[in-house]
Amino acid sequence: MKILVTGFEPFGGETVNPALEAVRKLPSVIGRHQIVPLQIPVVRYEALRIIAAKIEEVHPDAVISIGQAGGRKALSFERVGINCDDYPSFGDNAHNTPIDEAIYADGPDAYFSNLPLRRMKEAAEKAGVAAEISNTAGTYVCNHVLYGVRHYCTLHHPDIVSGFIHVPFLPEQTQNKEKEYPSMELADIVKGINAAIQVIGEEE
Ligand code: PCA
Repeated sequence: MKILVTGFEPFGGETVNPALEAVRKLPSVIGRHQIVPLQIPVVRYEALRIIAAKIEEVHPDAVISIGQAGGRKALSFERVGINCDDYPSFGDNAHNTPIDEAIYADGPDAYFSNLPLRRMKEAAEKAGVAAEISNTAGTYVCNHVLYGVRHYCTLHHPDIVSGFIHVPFLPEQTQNKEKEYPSMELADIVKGINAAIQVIGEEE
């Protein structure tokens, strides 16, 4: 399969985003899959426009988006994206601060990821990396991208599977913060994502 893997730029005062660092470190071939990496901005709709343009350019079979979830301690395979943008105080990188807004007014309430989440999580664990299935991707730009990519594919490319993986902070990001946060080494994040991607497209 050809798999488009997106990673977000840094946001929220951070100088790195472990998601983007991990995407940059993925090999161009994982198992039987060809990997196409793509950097995306932490800006509502703009991120979706860039992903849609890349889908039309490279015609992937799957789209996996990866984002940072500071505070989580495991790779989080997101189950669902909801039709809601809500980040009144913590704006995106273009200072958008929507409150309770639908992402698409005519869209369904939610989309489930149609990646094989359970097998991906187990594959990451088997590789020695902490992993979990998460039932909320929040209401910020990661949820926006999970929901928006499923919406786009449902309307235009129903054969494309897509979903989202949240990753913890890197150890260096947890220094000099007021609170204590869990973290994960970049090598482990890459190892877990790699193992999870391997099992996509295998027999259920
Ligand atoms: N994490 C944010 C958006 C970009 C990112 O890497 C989120 O969890 O919504």
